[in-house]
Amino acid sequence: MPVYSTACPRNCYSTCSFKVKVEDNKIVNIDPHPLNRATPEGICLKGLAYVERANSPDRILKPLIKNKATGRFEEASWDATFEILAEKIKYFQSGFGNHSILFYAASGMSGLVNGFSNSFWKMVGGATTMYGNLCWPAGLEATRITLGDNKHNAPWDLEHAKLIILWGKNSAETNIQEMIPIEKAIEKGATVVAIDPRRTQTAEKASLLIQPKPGTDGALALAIAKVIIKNKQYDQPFINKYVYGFEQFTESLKKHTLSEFADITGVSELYINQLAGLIGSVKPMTIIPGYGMQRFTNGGQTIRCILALSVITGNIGKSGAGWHYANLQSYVFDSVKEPMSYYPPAKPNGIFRRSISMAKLGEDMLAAKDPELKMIWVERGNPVAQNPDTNRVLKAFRNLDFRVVVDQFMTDTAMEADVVLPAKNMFEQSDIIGSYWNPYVQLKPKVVEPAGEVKPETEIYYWLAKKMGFVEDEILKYLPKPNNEAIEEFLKENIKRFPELDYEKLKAGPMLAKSHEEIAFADMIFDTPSGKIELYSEKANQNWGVNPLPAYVETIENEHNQAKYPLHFLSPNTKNRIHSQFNNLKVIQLVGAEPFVEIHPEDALRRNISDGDQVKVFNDNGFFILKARFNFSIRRKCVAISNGWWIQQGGSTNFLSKGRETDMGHGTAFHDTMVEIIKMGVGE
Ligand SMILES: Nc1nc2c(c(=O)[nH]1)N[C@H]1C(S)=C(S)[C@@H](COP(=O)(O)OP(=O)(O)OC[C@H]3O[C@@H](n4cnc5c(=O)[nH]c(N)nc54)[C@H](O)[C@@H]3O)O[C@H]1N2
Ligand SMILES: Nc1nc2c(c(=O)[nH]1)N[C@H]1C(S)=C(S)[C@@H](COP(=O)(O)OP(=O)(O)OC[C@H]3O[C@@H](n4cnc5c(=O)[nH]c(N)nc54)[C@H](O)[C@@H]3O)O[C@H]1N2
Ligand SMILES: [Mo]
Repeated sequence: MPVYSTACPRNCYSTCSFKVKVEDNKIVNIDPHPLNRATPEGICLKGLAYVERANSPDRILKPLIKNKATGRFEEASWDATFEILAEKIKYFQSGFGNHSILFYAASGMSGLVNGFSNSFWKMVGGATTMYGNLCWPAGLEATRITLGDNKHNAPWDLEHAKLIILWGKNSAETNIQEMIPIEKAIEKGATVVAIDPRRTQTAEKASLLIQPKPGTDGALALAIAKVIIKNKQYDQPFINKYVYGFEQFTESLKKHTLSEFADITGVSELYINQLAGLIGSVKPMTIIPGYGMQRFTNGGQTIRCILALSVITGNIGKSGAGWHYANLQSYVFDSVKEPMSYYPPAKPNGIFRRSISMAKLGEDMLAAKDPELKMIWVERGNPVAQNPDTNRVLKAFRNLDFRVVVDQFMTDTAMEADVVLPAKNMFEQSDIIGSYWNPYVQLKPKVVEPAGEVKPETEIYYWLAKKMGFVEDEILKYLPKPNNEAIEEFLKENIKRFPELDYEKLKAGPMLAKSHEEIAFADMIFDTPSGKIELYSEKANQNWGVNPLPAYVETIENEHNQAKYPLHFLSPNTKNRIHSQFNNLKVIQLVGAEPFVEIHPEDALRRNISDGDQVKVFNDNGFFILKARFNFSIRRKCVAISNGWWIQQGGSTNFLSKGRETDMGHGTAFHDTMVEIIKMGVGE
């Protein structure tokens, strides 16, 4: 039975290497791959579920066209489907202009080959595209502004830390292999602190859990900094040499007293002092900030405030120390890809002349003028479930003349389509991927023939271009030939640009890029305007209009200004799904088939809600009806539903979230949302 090395291309920190066994063109087994030092064991249930996912009877295997009369999807031949797609694209192009078509792609599959989708839209003369991101850009920008780059120590170096602060990061669910070095560090005597309004599986490993009010972590960090500076526990020699703006930062901390900070954050002075005592004295310290915490309207500034703690204590550029936000050291192929969106958004490049905001998808789609949007092409994403403000996204979709969705399953977005095209999976086309956590470049080879009539996107675009009348020579300037050999040639050519990488060796397992630094910033070179770590940043102010110093800013929605909706709504990620993926599989449903909202019994009983009651979670944007589940350890006035549920499975968390951008990086402020809950049957 052939066994291949491959890597998981999901949008997940871990990006595990694994070995896949194939029999009769079927995926029959998945095993861990010991050559990846960061993911040598512990493939998650989702990874193991690929056996079901690849062979699922629910997979879309042929093009589907919605019958307008019945509303049902009917199978169609590729040829007839290409005919319709070519005709529609040409019709909208000539009648309304290329920019009446929106090309939307998101995070469903990572890899270099994705760049060809952008090439296709370039070849046909452009389209409206997306800018910003649903996920992490506020923190990326905050880190870049401060340190000059997004990189961190190798994941395994974490075992040398003596203090680990899991600040809004739920590694035990969202990055399970990170628990390996964390456990090793604990065995060696390290202290672990978790800071999260929920008591997560990660918090169970910590010796201290701090539960701030959501969106106030910036204030908590500043409070800690204030105590550290008062107690002279900062690293003066490090600051003198490497830090820009310490004096102004210190001065700015006078704005609030400790008791005011305690009030803002809901964390008592006792705990602020305890945290400051630890962070000020235990070295080396690593802070691991999560991405959830920066999905607020103050997210970028929050991340700058927290990062300031690593900076003033000199915990940068050393083993066991550091700031583990994102490690983009394996993203060496990025420059090869056709960029998906311009950044910042206001820089049209002649062909792609308009882009709209990820965070404001529904609003921007509806507002687009000259030309209005007529058609959307969605691939690798499920925006109806995953972008904020679902009601408006649905309205915007329904307002279009024509919708195409490329996916493996009938997601909520696919259900809205006129044409659904069957998408390949990770085993059906070769590609090369990086990771934003582990430092390896990985090859993901084609190991089976595509199921049914599935075609990878590159081939869909090739044949569509032919149908649109492009000649072969022209097409090949933008797209590879429609077979996997052409993809492999393309990958081999690109790999040659990096002499330390080798195609044959990549077939056997992951490889480190030459530029990889085991200890990030050990050279103390910071690519910032001052060449130092910038606490004070003109750039932050110029580019984003924020305070040049890390500062606490209230979220737009909070406990003080939302009398009608007094509960913070958290919609974090969860262990057995990647966002809206995997929850349609039987093996995943065995461990959780229906959505529930976690609520503190005190908040529940005040509303006459008992454990297990059917409740309605709502605000002015929308609602979600589901079961209440008591949680004695969630912070009061906070409720949580994991994101990723499909409307078809009962609802989407994003009926409740607003379409707002974060303060930096054009991220999405999902968590800046307040709600109320009532028991169903009593005045709902
Ligand atoms: N199993 C699994 N793994 C995943 C994913 C997945 O869907 N499933 N998704 C991947 C992707 S794309 C991402 S972006 C990452 C995200 O993974 P993480 O970085 O861990 O982020 P979240 O799960 O969004 O939030 C983490 C924690 O932040 C807490 N939190 C929310 N608001 C606040 C706040 O204001 N302050 C503090 N201190 N904490 C807060 C939440 O309660 C939650 O426990 O995970 C990746 N890994
Ligand atoms: N309320 C709330 N909403 C959130 C978040 C939150 O914290 N709260 N988190 C946000 C975050 S961090 C993220 S990253 C986003 C994720 O949102 P999305 O980027 O939309 O990701 P997924 O939900 O994983 O959906 C990806 C889709 O791609 C499909 N797919 C997989 N492989 C391929 C392929 O090769 N080709 C094609 N064409 N399709 C493929 C999958 O079947 C799936 O339907 O969600 C965001 N939404
Ligand atoms: Mo994400």
